[in-house]
Parts: sequence; structure tokens; C-alpha cells
Amino acid sequence: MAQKFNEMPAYGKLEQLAKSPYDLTAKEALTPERLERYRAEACGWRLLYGTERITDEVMAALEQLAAQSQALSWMARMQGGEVINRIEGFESEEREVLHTAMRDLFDNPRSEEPAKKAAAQARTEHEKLRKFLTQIGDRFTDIVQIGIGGSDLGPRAFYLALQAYAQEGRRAHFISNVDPDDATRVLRSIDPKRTLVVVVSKSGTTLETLTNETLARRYFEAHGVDPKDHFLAVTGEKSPMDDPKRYLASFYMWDYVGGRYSVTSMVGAVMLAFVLGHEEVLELLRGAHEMDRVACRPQLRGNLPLLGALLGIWNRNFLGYPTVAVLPYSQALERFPAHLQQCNMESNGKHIDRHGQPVTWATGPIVWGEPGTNGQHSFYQLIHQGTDIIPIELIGLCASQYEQDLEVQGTSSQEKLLANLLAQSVAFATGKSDRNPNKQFEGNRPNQLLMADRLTPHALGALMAYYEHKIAFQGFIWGINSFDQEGVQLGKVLAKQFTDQMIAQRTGAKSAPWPVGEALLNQLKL
Ligand code: G6Q
Repeated sequence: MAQKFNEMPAYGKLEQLAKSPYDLTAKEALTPERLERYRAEACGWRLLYGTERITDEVMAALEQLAAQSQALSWMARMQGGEVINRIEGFESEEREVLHTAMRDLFDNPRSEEPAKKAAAQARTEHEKLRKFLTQIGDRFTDIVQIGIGGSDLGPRAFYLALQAYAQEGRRAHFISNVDPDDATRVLRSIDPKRTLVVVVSKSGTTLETLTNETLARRYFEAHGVDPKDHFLAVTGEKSPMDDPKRYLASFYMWDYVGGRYSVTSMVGAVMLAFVLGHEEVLELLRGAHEMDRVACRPQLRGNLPLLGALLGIWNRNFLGYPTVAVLPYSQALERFPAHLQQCNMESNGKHIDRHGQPVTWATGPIVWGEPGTNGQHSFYQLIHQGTDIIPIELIGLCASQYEQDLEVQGTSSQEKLLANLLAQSVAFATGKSDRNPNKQFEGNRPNQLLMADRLTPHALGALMAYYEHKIAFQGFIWGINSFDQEGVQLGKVLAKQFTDQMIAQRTGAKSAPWPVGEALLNQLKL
């Protein structure tokens, strides 16, 4: 059996080092040399981590931790298509984890059979998608994506992030919540005659999605439009939604692509290719693929996701911080923290190890965030002066996407944005002393900065894959299975219990006695 996280030799060493972490507030603690020393780069993204509470000794011990947990070999097993989504000795999903194959479409593809087969399947879907887009020409202006969780968060975040590159006159809309107001708001804003609807559900059974699909179909019919000529499906082969007769076109995804890792499959590609064009989607996949390669690099300095994972583990397990704030200084990334929240918390919110044993160390942190500078005028107060320390991941872009900018009072808006970003990073780290305790900032708020030149499809693909692999590495090192989601399944089952009870109450049908359920339902009667 593999060594447990807290029994690895490097663990003890890191525990010792964590007793006196680097003091960023000390005089001369933050120097240009330090910033230069703790800097790494890959796929156009630079990671600046001199503002973390680390030293060379900490980094060396973290590197040992990675080696002792065989993190790199796990990454290779994942990308090669071994069945790693499993809990040994217990019933579990027993699947490969091959979202990386969805973008292994470029030079030097992986040679393992499962990875090759999955990449070939992805290629077939892209070919179908390309033909479909040519066939429809400019018949449609809008697309509505219906899906939830992994079938919504990533695609929505990506659409918002790349709207600047949309083809003229093309828009996307999203319906995810089973709250009927979500569907009504979107449906009222579109012209059914000029709109495609892509229904996305891997399982083809998700209550929210199937309900919203029915609402949308009825709406189209009520407007004299046949849904069969406008609705597309993205689903698992042989799922209940795999019924091409009901759709204008059907695209597939597979069990080995987890929902939260599916944005680079047809789950995101259909909508994004309609809006941006297929070539732009391929650029996004290329960026992700390049980062997939980086995640396999043996040297820590060159392996950005592994480096990010280890810094996160230092903050989580050794300095003991339970949350992480992801703060993009980019309005386009407004929903990116929500996407990361799912990737991170669904993957690593686990309490047992890969052998079904309870873990005795902290696993995934609570992840949250909002774009800066908006957050500065809101919750940053607590980050600066609250009683909890929150590690920060700042994301910045040197240039804006639209390049529509003006100098006002000597600087452009983009420069003002970046000035705020840099200022916060320094302030979090060094704090500020003042004789007035109310104006005193303790500092030592660990933070790191991820920077790229501009948020292009390529850069976004690389950024997303950076986080996917960072999360996977953390799971490998903690010894947990990051690829299942029993918590989500529970929600699906519990809601059904209540809807069944509602039906029983309405129809007078017999149902098993359930006093608590009935009492709660009675509370709904206003
Ligand atoms: C993601 C989760 C979950 C899933 C949704 C939608 O990893 O499994 O968020 O994506 O529950 O599932 P379907 O795509 O099957 O409708």
C-alpha cells in the first residue's frame, strides 16, 4: 500500500519548517532578487510566488513530498488512460480519467492505447461539429445551452471569458437552474426562429436539465418552431438522451471525461465553436494541450501545475489555512472562480483515501473569488485585517482584450487595473505598520500572481489546464480519488424523494410514511 500523506518523510520536515515560515513583513524580506528567484513560466503564463511564505528549504521539502507521493507517475498514469477513478476494495466508478485526450489532437500525441482511442473519438466529434457548422451557415444567431454543474459552469465561464472574440452577431445564453424564472428570462430574450438550443447532459438523466429542455421545447412549439430543427444534444453514448431523431444533431462524450473536466469536450466545444468559430476552439484546445504536456515535466520549476499544487499544500496542510481566494483582475474571468470552485471542491472535497480509509489530514480547501478590483471595494477588508488568513491567487493580464482604452489622469484603465493588482499583492505580503491600531495591517497574507500577456483562447485553455492539473496533483499527493462526486449523486437522490412525495400528495397515491418529509412539505403551504 502506498505511503500515507502524513507518513512521508518530507511531511515531518515541512511540519518543522512551518513553525517559523518566512516573514514577509520583515525589513528587506521582499526584494527584487526574491521576486526573480521565485518565478516560473510555461505556455505564456508566469507564476510569481515570492509573496508566498516560502524559502529554498521549504521548496526543496515540497519537491521531496511530490517525489515521495509519486505525483508525476500518477499524472502519467492519468494522461495515459489507466483506470484511476476508483476506491480500492469498494464499489466506485472504476473509470479512466481522460479529459486530456479531448485535446490531444496536435503534435506528438500520447501513445497509450486508451488515450489514443479517446483522442480518436474526440477527433470524430470535431469533424462532425465542423461539418455541422458549415451546413447551418448563418441560419442562426443565438445558441442556448441547457445543462447544469459541469455541463454549465465551465462552458459559461469560457463564453464570458472569450466574448471579445465572438463572431459578429453571435451570442450564447445559458439555462441551468430548475428555477423556472431562469428558463423564462432566457427564453423571452431570444427569437426561437434564429436560435439553436444545445442540451448538454452526460448522463441524460439530470432532473434540472430534462425539465428545462421540456420547457424550452414547449416554448419553441408555442412560437410555431419545431424543436427537432433547432435542438442539439451533447450526451453520453446510449444515455436516455441519445436519440438522434429528436435532435438536429447529436454529439457525444464519454464516461472517462468527468463533468467538471468536460469543457474541452463537446460539452463546451459546440456552443463555443458556434459563437467563436471552430478555429478559435482549436486554439483553446491547443493551449490546454500544451499545459497538459507541461504537467508531465520532471523538473519542478518547469512544471507549473505541480509547483502551484505544492504551494497550495504548503498553505493548506502546513500553515493550516482552510480557504483560498482566486481573484482575477479581469472582468472577462468573472465566472472563472465559480468554475474553479467546482473543479476544486468537487474533486478534492473528500474524506477518505484511495483505499477507503478516513484521511487524517486536511484535503481540498474552500475555494471562492470574484474579479478584482470589484472585490477590493467589498470583502478585501477581511483579507487585510480580519482574524482569518486567506491565501490569495491573483490572476492578471498585461493587455486588455478589446484594446478600447483611454488615458485618464495619466494612466489607461488597463494600467489602473494592473496597478491595483500589484499594489494588493505587496500589501497582502508586507502589511503596513501604523501607530493607530485601526490602520495597522499585519501582512503575511500569502499570495501568488499568475500573469499572461492577454486573455486569448490559447491563454484561457492553458490557464484552465493549469488549474485542472494543480487540483489533480493535490489529490495524488493527498492520496484521494479526485474524480468521483458522491456528494452530487446524493443531492440527485434526495430531491427525487421529495418530488415523489409531492406527486403522492397531489394524486392521493399511496406512499411509504415519511413524517419529516411531510412536515417539511407542509411548510411550503403559505
Ligand atoms: C461534475 C459533476 C456534476 C455534473 C452535473 C450534470 O463533475 O458530476 O456537476 O456535471 O450533475 O450532470 P449531467 O451532465 O449528467 O447532466
